Amino acid sequence: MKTQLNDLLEKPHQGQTDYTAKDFKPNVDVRWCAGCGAISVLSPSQRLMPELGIPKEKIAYISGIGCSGRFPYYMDTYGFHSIHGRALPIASGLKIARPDLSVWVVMGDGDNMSIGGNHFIHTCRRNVDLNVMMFNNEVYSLTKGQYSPTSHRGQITKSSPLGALDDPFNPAALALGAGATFVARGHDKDRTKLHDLLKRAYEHKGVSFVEIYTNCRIFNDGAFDLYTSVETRDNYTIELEHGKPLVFGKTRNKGIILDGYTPKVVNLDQGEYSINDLLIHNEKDSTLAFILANMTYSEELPRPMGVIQAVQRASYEERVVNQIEHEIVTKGEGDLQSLLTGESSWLV
Ligand SMILES: Cc1ncc(C[n+]2csc(CCOP(=O)(O)OP(=O)(O)O)c2C)c(N)n1
Ligand code: SF4
Repeated sequence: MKTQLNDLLEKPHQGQTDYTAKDFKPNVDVRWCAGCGAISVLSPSQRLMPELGIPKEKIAYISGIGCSGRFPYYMDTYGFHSIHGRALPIASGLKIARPDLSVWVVMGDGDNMSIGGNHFIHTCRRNVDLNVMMFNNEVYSLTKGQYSPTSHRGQITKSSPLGALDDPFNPAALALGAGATFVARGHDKDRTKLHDLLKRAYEHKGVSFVEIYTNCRIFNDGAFDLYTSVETRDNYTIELEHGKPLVFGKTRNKGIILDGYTPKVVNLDQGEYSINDLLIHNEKDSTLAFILANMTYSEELPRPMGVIQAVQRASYEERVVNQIEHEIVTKGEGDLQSLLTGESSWLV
């Protein structure tokens, strides 16, 4: 009798590309808690896949461990739920072996910034063409509410009952510092913007890092309400648009100017400043990207959302392929057996 795997291998999707979002919804129950922010990332992802116009067998979702790690079960594509903190090396290996695949990586903030932190910085540095989604809920959820590297100072959790003592990583600034070419931020309460961000991530050649604020209802409920709820978000966040002035506020009456390298909020309805005085967003400007990313934890400044940086650099797998091709052209195909036995070998 044939195994399921053999069936699958014998019946690939044969290059089919005319899918709908429904084709990416598997017939399984979503086991996340009702109202978990991670659920909000599913429909933008399932809507995006048919738009890419690529066959299903060319799409892979790789996750680490955590509540977020269940994501590949809920996307009817290929992929796997890997091990804690190791989704990026596994996804990098896959992309290098199969550069034709669209590889998506899903990790929690604990998974990616703590046990996987070293892999994260080197994946950014190498610019592997991966689409990395980090579900940031500022807590370890699967292990029941311990504080994580993105928990804020003073945060009361199961492992910090007196308040966390350390300052959090700023994931966007960390990614920029490590050399990521595409860095963006979105949140679970705006699925349309999330869809657009994921599309931009896909279109970007090289590593794309999208930090997604996802509310954990059980262990850190409301952590991002100020930045994500319809009532407050206009005043506490700023939507970045390439080539457009940095304007925000419920009535779009506030903006950002640069005082030297320091961003400052100005009022546009008091006559002193107009929209023409405001800082213009430029995704290609890495110095500006750092300034924007560093606005994240400021109490006076709005929190940037959208694409912070999108610059181009050759991707790692491209360099690998080029290097191998170059060696074959200059030295010939090579022979594995003679490489293994070397110039001098002996029998024992
Ligand atoms: C090597 C290893 N160490 C520790 C664990 C225990 N563990 C499972 S999930 C997790 C953290 C999950 O937090 P996060 O990555 O933020 O994901 P979330 O559950 O919040 O989505 C830890 C420490 C493990 N599974 N494997
Ligand atoms: S514990 Fe939190 S992160 Fe995990 S499924 Fe429930 S709401 Fe989501």
